[in-house]
Amino acid sequence: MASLKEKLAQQIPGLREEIKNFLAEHGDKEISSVKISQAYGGMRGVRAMVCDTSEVPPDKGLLIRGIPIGELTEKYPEEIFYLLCTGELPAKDDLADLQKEFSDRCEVPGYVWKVLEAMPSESHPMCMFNTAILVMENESVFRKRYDEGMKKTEYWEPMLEDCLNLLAKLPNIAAGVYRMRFGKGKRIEPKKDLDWGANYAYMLGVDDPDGNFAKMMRLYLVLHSDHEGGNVSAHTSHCVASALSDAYYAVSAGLNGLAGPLHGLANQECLKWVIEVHKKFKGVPTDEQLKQFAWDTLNSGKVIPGYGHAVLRVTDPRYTAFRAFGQKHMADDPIFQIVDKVYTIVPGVLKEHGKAKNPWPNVDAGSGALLYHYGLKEFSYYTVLFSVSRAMGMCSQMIVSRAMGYPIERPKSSTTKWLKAQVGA
Ligand code: HAX
Repeated sequence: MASLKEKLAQQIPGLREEIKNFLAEHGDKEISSVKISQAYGGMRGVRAMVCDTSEVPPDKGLLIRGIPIGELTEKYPEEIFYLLCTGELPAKDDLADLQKEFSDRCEVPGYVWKVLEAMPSESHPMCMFNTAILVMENESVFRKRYDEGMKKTEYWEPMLEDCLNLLAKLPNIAAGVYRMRFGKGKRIEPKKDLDWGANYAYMLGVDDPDGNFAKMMRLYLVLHSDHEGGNVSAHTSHCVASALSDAYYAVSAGLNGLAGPLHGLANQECLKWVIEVHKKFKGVPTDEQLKQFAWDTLNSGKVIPGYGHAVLRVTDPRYTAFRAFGQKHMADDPIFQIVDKVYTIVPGVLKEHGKAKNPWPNVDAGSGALLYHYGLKEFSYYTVLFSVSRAMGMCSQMIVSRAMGYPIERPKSSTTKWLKAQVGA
C-alpha cells in the first residue's frame, strides 16, 4: 500500500488547494440549467456533480483520467485502479506493490460464508454478493477511526484502507458465490502468486488450459471498472458515502443499483436474447430472420438488451474491445457470430423504430458471448462479474471524495404544485 498511499498523500494537498482556489474564483458561475422535463426525466444531462476518475463524452465513450478505454485494454485491472485513484498509471514496482496488497488482504472472514450458506438456495447471485459485502461492515477501519474521533483531513486514509481490504476480497467472495450457488463443489482457495484478475478466473474453477479465460477476465475487469459519476451505481455509492457511511455500506448500496435490469443486470438479459435467437433459428439466423426477431421484441413492448445508452451516442468502445477479443479468440463460435450479426442489424431496426436516442451497442451487448464461450453459462451470475470490476470505480470515487472533503449530498426536490406555479400552469 505504501506506493498508492504515498502517491495520494503527495497529491492531495495540491488538489485541495486547486479546488479551493477554483471555487473562490469561479464558484458563482453557472454550468447547467434544468428544464421541467429533466426534473421528471431522471435528471438526464443535468450537470450538477463532480467526478474526476473518468468521463463519458457522448461521442467518444469512456475516458479514464483522460485516456480512451481502447488504449487501456492490455493493462491489468490493478493498474486501472491506481490510475483511477491517482490519475497516473503505476510504475512497475508500484503495480507489484498494489498486487501484493491485494494478495495479502484477500482472505474472507469465515462468518461471510456462514451467512451466504444460510440464504435460500435460489437467491440471486447479486443478492448473495451484496449481502457478503454488507455483512463485512464490521471490518470497517473508517467506522472505528470515526468513532474514536479523527480529523476530517484524515478521512481518506481509513477510506483507502477499507477499499483495499474490500477490493482484495471481492474475487474470492464472487468466486465463492458462483461455486456455492451453482453447485460447482468446494470453494477454491486463492493462489497468492496470481494477479487479481487471474486469481478470480482460477477460483471460479473454469477450465483454462491456454490461459485465455484469465486474459478475458482481466479485460472484463478493466472495461467495466468505471463510467463517470452519474450512473445509478456510481451515484448511489457516492451519495451513501457522502453521509460518511463507510465503503462497505456504500459499495453494497451502489451494487444494489447495478442489480437492476436497466443497468448492470442488462448483461444477463443480453445473452438470454442471443441464445433465444440461436435456439429459434437453430444456429446463426439470416439477416431477414434476425431483423424480424428484433421487431418482434420491440412490438411485444420489450427493449433490445445491450442497445441504447443514457449518455453515449456512438458504439461503446468497451463493446468494440470485447468484439476484437472475440474475433481473435472465438470467431467460429456461433453465439459470438450472432452477437456480431446483431451489431449489423439492430442499429438499423432501432433507428427505424425511432424511439431510442442511441441505436448503438453498449458494453453489455458483447460481454456475455465471451463468458459463455469459456463455459460460464449461468446468466444470472454475469452482473456479479460486472460488480467486482465496478467496485474499483466506486472505491476510487469515494477515496477522492473523502480526500477532497466533499460534503453530504442534498439536492433540492420540487413538488408538482411548485413546478406548476413556477410556469403559471
Ligand atoms: N430497445 C428498445 N427501446 C429502447 C432501447 C432499446 N435498446 N433503448 C431505449 N429505448 C427506448 C426507451 O425505452 C424509451 O422509450 P419510452 O419513451 O417508451 O420510455 C426511449 O427509447 C427513449 O430512451 P433513451 O432516452 O434513448 O434511453 P434512456 O436514457 O431512457 O435509457 C437505457 C437508457 C440503457 C436504459 C435504454 O437504452 C435501455 O433500456 N436499453 C436496453 C437495456 C440495456 O442495454 N441496459 C444497459 C445499459 C448499460 C449499462 O448501464 N450497463 O450497466
